[in-house]
Amino acid sequence: MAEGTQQDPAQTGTHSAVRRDWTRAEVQALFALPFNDLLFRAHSLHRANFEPNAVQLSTLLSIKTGACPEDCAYCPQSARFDTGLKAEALLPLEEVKRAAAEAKANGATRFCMGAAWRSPKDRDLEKVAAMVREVKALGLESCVTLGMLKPHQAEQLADAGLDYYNHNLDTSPEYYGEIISTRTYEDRLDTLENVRAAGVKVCCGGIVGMGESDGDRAELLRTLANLPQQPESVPINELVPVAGTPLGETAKLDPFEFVRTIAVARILMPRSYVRLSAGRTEMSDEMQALCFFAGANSIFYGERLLTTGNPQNDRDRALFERLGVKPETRVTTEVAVSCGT
Ligand code: SAM
Ligand code: DTB
Ligand code: SF4
Repeated sequence: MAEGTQQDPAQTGTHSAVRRDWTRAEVQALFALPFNDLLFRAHSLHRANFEPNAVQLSTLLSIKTGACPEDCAYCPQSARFDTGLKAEALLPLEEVKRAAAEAKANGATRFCMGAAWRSPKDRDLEKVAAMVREVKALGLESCVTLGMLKPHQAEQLADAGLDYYNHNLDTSPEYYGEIISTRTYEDRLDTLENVRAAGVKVCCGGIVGMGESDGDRAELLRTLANLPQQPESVPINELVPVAGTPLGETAKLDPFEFVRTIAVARILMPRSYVRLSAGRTEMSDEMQALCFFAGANSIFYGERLLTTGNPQNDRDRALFERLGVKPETRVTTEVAVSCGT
């Protein structure tokens, strides 16, 4: 830039209005930008909306493992695939409390509980509501992912003080049928609507590296960004290929394509937390650093995801130290995502 020239926010992309009318061509054009241009634009927006050196930490716990009736092709917990996973019934409350307290002691601000259900039964939901209350009592944000929810179930969780409900779109509407046949994209959108209507914040993202095309990644992000209200939290998972699942042998995605996905998510959803989610164990520190630069500002912290591994805490702490990144200490419950266009 010439000396003395003012940076025009419209050129640098630092204006932070939230748009929900993204077209297919616009999103594909972002993906097609030269890498440096894309990262510059995403990072500028990231800085305009967030503290650029802070990363929010969420810890996961599988509260009910395996034996799931659904056929999600990526998932080690489906009863249809032989992955050698040991199924476990819903955990006792005390065990959940202990894990949440440990997560807090390790520096997490959010505790996320996942259950391998197609949808919860009302009697199970009461037990999960009790878990949410205990997590809240520890001063942690709460998140659960339990499958499809009916309106009264979402309200029951809201009454228990639930902060976030995680329910992913997983992929583009076009590729979805290649991955799951036991529930529709529309079912997922209905659950998101029920969660919103109950006043619970939405955590919704997807998985990349499942053999989808560039266009599918663009359409996943476009669908997320054009929802009636953008999700407050957007997990971007890289497929963890698990032997025995139909996607167990899937070839790895080009790491730069993964970073591009994070960058485009940041541009499309400038005020949402973008979580660098599953797949970090296999990522280099350099790749994770690029993801943070591109706009990722949340991770799953703790040595397990649900059933697969995650980086050891000391590896993450060392990475943060080397990058001058600080874990976010503030509980972010009050962050509002504007839905104006
Ligand atoms: N059963 C509930 C459901 O599917 O809505 C909640 C738990 S499910 C395991 C939560 C999410 O984990 C899925 O939507 C998917 O995005 C992610 N996931 C599952 N297996 C994965 C894998 N092998 N690699 C990456 N992400 C995965
Ligand atoms: C999300 O988007 N990723 C997390 C969380 N939400 C529930 C789950 C990742 C699961 C990875 C495979 C496993 O550990 O079972
Ligand atoms: Fe079941 Fe959820 Fe796994 Fe699908 S992703 S098989 S619904 S646990």
